[in-house]
Amino acid sequence: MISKTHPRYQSLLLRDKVKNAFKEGYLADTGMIAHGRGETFDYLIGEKTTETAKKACEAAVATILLAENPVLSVNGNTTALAIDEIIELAKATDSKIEINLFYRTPERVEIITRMFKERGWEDILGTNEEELAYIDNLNSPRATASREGSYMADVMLVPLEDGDRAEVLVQNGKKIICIDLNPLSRTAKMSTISIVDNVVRAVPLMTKIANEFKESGKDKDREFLENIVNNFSNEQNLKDSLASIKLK
Ligand code: PTJ
Repeated sequence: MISKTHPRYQSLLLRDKVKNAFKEGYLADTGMIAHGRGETFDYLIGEKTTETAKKACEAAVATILLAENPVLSVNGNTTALAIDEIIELAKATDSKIEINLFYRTPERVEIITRMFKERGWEDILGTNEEELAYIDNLNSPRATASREGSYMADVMLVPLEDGDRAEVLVQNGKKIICIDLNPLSRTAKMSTISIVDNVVRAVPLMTKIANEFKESGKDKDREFLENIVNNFSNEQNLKDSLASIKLK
């Protein structure tokens, strides 16, 4: 039991979620290493959403709302840290949710599927081995793609993953939005929009932005959304993210 008065309470809470997810069998063992790397970058940006990340979140939401077939991809870490938040974002943006695992095993797929269904999200994609398609030029289980989901998707959110897939998906003409605390990662460099923030903060912020757009009717205003997207430079945003890392 972690005491709420502990100065590192939030960080310890996330560690606990990751550890429990590993014990429950759906988080890859190396997912714990990935979490540690993320933690380091989070520490360096001050464990807060920067103004730079907010801009990227806005551009990401605008891009998703403009999409024909947006898909939110989830892996072990994202499920452990932000399953409820991902469901909320999918509802707010009319997106599909698809399981995509680098260390894919039937057991992990089954547990994650069950977790989504227990929360009322029945239509989780990427689970039926027989119906899966495979993305060319990707030699890992990350290549799996459901036909009605990521195979067809024009926009995809890929939180917290290794760089191989983002690069290939962008080459395939898709708009890729990543959430990655490391602004120097291959995923961040290859993606169309890179949100340099913790998945636990970025996903709810995206939902908030989407709901604000909806309340003001701007979610249907293509010109408004396109303006946000056109005024966003991922290259500049990544430079600003790097600058927000405090080394003293
Ligand atoms: O569940 P699987 O089988 O798909 O495997 C998932 C992992 C995470 C193990 C796999 O994708 C992997 O090895 O990823 P990498 O190459 O370690 O990259 C993960 C990236 O996410 C790193 O750049 C981390 O800095 C970043 N990261 C870690 N935790 C967070 C994060 N970014 C945002 N929020 C976090 N909480």
